[in-house]
Amino acid sequence: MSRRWLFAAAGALAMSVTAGAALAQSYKAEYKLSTVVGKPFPWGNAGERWGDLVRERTQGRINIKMYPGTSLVGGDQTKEFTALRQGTIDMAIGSTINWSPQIKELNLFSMPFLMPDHKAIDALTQGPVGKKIFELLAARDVEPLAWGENGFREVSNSKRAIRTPDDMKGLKLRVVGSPLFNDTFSALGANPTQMSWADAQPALSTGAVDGQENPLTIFTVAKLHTVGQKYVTLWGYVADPLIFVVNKTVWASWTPADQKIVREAAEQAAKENVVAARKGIVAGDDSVLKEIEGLGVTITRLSDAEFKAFQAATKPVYEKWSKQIGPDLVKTAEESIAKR
Ligand code: X2X
Repeated sequence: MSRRWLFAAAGALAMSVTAGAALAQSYKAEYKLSTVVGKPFPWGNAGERWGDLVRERTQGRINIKMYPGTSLVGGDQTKEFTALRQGTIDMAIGSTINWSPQIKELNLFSMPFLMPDHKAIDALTQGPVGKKIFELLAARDVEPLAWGENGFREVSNSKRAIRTPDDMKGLKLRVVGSPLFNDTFSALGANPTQMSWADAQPALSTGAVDGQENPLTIFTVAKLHTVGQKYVTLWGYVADPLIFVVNKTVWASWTPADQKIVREAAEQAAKENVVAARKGIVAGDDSVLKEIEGLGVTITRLSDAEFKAFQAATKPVYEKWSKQIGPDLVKTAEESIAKR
C-alpha cells in the first residue's frame, strides 16, 4: 500500500468521524410526530409507515415516534399547527380542517359540496391549488412534503335517517373546531357543537350529542355504532386531505441526503394512505359499507334530487366562505375540478 493512499484513507476517516460527531450533536434522539388518530386508522398507519421507512433508510439516524390523540397539545387538534411552528411538535400528518384556524385557505376543502368525487380531491391536491397551499405552508415555518387523505365525511346520528335538510332540524351534532362547520350545520337547521375528537366519543356515548361527521374509516375503526350511531347518510359534503410536514428548523438540521429520504418516505406513505382511505367505499368495492350495514347501521343513499336540496341549503355558506378563503383560490379550485 502506498503512503499516499494511506494518508488519503486516514484523512477520509477523520472527516467522516467529524461529520458523524456533528450529526450526533444536531440530530435529536427522537422526533415527535403528531397525529389525531393512531393505528389501526389509515391515518395512524400512515404515521407508523412514515416513521418505519425513515428509520430503516437512515439506519436509525432519524428516529420518529408517533404521538396520536394530538397528545402533544393535550388533545386540542386545532392547536397542532401552532405547536408545530413553535417546535413543540417536530413533524405531523395533519388534517386540513385542524390547521384551518391558522391557515384560512385550508378551509377550501371544507366548502360544502365543492368536491364531488375522489378525482376532484386529486385535482386539487395534485394541481395548482396543492402547489399554492404548499407555498403558504412553506412561508409559515414548515416544510410540506406530501398529501394524504382522511376522506369524505359522512354524517351519522342516533335518532333518524337523514334524507332531507329537514331531517337535520334540532339534531345536536359534534363538529370539528372550524367556524365553517358551524355555518354549514346551522344553515341545515342542526345544532352544531364544536369539540375535539377526544371529547367527541364520550359525548356521543352519553347522548350529550346525537351525531357527528367523519370518514367511514373513522366510523368503523372507532366503532361508532357502539356509541349509538345507528344512521349514516352518504352525502360526501366535504373531504379532508392530510398533509405531511416537518418543522423548518428540524428540516434544516438534516443533511440533504436525509431530507431526501424523509421526503420520499412521506410521498410513499402518503400514496399508500390515499389508497387505504378509499378502500371499501367506492363503486367497485363497497366492502366498508357492507361492514357497517352488517353492524345494524342504516345507510342512507341520496337520490340526485335529495342531494341537490342539501347543496341548495348550504349555497349561502359556500358564497360567504369563498370570500373569506379568497375568490381566486376558489376559482382555481373550481376550474381544476371542472377539468378533472
Ligand atoms: O376530529 C375529527 O373528526 C377528525 C379525526 O376527523 C379530525 O381530526 C379532522
